[in-house]
Amino acid sequence: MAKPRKFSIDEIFKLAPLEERIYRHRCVEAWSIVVPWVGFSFSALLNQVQPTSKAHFVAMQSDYSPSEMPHGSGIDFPYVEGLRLDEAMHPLALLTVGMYGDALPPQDGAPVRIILPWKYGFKSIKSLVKIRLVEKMPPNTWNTMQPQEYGFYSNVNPNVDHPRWSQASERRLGELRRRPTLMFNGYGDKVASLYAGMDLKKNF
Ligand SMILES: Nc1nc2c(c(=O)[nH]1)N[C@H]1C(S)=C(S)[C@@H](COP(=O)(O)O)O[C@H]1N2
Ligand SMILES: [Mo]
Repeated sequence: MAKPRKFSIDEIFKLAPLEERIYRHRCVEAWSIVVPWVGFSFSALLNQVQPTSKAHFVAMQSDYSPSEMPHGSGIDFPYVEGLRLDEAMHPLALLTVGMYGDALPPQDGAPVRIILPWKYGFKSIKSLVKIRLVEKMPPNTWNTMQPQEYGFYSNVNPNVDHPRWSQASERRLGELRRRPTLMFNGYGDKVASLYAGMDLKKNF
C-alpha cells in the first residue's frame, strides 16, 4: 500500500456514509439467517491506503485479548482470514460497524467486522484489528486447521459438498423445513464474474 496508516474507530465511522444492508448469511454448517447490517463498502477503506500493483490479496486479523475474550474452542488465535484484492474491493463486501440499527455487540464482532454475503460465514471475520495487503495468498484459520474441509475461497456452492455433510440445502434459523442453498448464496448475478473460468470444485 502506498499510504499505510492507522484508523481510530471514530475515523472509520466517518470514512463513508453508513448504509443499512440486508444480507443473507450462510454458515458453512448449513444454517442461515437474514441480517440488517450497518456499514459501507470495504473498498472505501482500502482506497484510503492506495493498494499498489503488488497487492494481490488482503490479509486480515482479529483482535486477540485473552483476558477480555476467554476462549476454549481449540482453534489457533488470533483468527485470520484472507481475500483476493478484487473480492475485497467488490461493492457487496461490507465493512460492518452495526446490525439491527445499532452498534455491533461484542459477540457479533465489535467494533468492526467484514461481511461477505456470497461466502460461507467463517470468511466474515469479526473484531478486525489489522489488515495487510500482500502478494501471496494469506492463511485463513479454518483452512489451516482442516484444509480438506475448508478452502480459501469458500464461496457458497450447493454443488460442492462439505466432506461430512451436504451443502445443497440449509436451515434458516426459526424455520423447520430446509430450503435449497443458492449458488453464491443468491448473489451470483453480482459476483460470479469474479470467478469466471475458475474450477470451483478445486477452488472451494
Ligand atoms: N474473529 C472471528 N471471526 C469469525 C468467527 C470467529 O470464530 N472468530 N466465526 C465465523 C463464523 S464460522 C461465522 S458463521 C460468523 C458468525 O457471525 P455471528 O457470530 O455474528 O453470527 O462469524 C465468522 N467470523
Ligand atoms: Mo460459521
